[in-house]
Amino acid sequence: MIPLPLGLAMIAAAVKKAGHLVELVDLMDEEDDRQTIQKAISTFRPDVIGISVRNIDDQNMEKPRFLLDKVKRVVDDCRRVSSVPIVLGGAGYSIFPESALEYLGADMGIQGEGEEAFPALLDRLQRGVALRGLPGLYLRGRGLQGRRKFVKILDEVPFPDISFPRGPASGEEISMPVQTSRGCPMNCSYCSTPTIEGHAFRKRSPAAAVEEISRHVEAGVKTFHFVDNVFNLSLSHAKELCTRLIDRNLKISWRCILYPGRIDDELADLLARAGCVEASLGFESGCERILRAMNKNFSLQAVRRASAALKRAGVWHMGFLLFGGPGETKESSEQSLAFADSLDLDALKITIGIRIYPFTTLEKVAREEGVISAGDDLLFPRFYCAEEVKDWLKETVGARVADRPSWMIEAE
Ligand code: B12
Repeated sequence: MIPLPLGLAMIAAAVKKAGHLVELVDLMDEEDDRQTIQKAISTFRPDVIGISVRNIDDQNMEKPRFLLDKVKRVVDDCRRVSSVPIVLGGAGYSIFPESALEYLGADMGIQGEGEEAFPALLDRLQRGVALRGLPGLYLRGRGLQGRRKFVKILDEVPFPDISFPRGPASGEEISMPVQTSRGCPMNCSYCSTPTIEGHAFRKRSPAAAVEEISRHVEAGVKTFHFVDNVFNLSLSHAKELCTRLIDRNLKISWRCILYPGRIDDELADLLARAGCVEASLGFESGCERILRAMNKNFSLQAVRRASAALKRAGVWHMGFLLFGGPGETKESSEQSLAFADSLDLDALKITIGIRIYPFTTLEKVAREEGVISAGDDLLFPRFYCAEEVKDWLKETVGARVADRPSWMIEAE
């Protein structure tokens, strides 16, 4: 799936609002990055270059792909033709603000949301004043300059630059990303989202989100992807959003990621009527003990109810299992497979081995158990997979998937 650069489009809108000129370059769809970069820089002559780093790797334990070497080449290509400051940002970057900056050789980076921080940085650079104290700013070799701040009122963030993202030149149908909330108060043992977006849950007003969508619809977009970590962290917010979409009758279809603990029949029905054609249901395990070890706040019964409600409403939904975390045994794995089998899922995606992210409980456990060494900053992907099931999982899960056409192993 091609994720359009929503973050960059939001930064662009904020930078424009602050009175600067901005030129956006999407390297996802480019064959010759160097030429594209050279052309963009020589025509636009920027004072600052910002680069959005979405992915560090593909989280695949079996054959991990480290993705920063291409970004390093992009940084080098910018350097070759320009001496202005190069600033990094983006979800992947935000998990590793110091080590990614060091590895990529850019000048500075902003951890987390950039709509306030990036224009504030531009302002100081323009005035030639010291950068010390700037919230969320990292300077290469000099660390964090000021405590991170989070946007409190999301409706004050301008809509993304609507002319961008545009999607692949091939014209193939893509899903337009839309964000309706930020932050996650949960503490799932392995998850990097609080590091990226913070713990404080903040919502856009459903009216504003629907207005943004309707502008895309006017421009011809019909398919959307809600990119909130979970669409229904606030059940009432999710319901209001769906109701407004139904009232506007925009004739769109969309995908979202659902939290299994907060799905009732009414939400399932609203999702279907509002155009939700695909939902990801990330329950991750079918064993209560493992759910608790992952610090999940829902029960297997809730997952069962959620899947049944989605089925009844006709929302195609895919379950997720994440195998190999601390405490995983053959027995818990078998329970998970049997549980998945017993649900009304339309598809199941299985991941074996968990990518270890900084500042997580999983990192702590992995360090205590000596899975990762003291000096390892985790930028190069490291995985946790309980010894007891390491080899067994691949075989057992592989055999199970072979019999079930709607099941797949991640990144196979
Ligand atoms: C939704 C989502 C998806 C959707 C995308 C749907 C779509 N149409 O876009 C789907 C399910 C398809 C997906 C797929 C994958 N994803 Co994903 N995804 C996310 C998620 C939850 C949100 C991303 C998002 O759109 N956020 C909203 C936008 C507005 O935020 P943003 O881009 O981060 O931008 C903000 C800031 O970062 C910053 N910023 C951004 N750019 C810049 C630039 C500058 C200069 C500055 C200053 C600031 C700045 O300001 C922006 C506005 O506030 C994140 C987790 C998270 N919470 O971020 C994972 C995440 C990005 N995904 C991740 C991964 C690994 C993947 C996959 C590789 C998984 C896989 N094995 O297939 C694929 C890769 C797809 C691809 N080709 O790139 C990882 C990346 C970490 C890593 N290890 O690399 C994340 C962080 C989740 C995690 N595990 O921690 N993903």
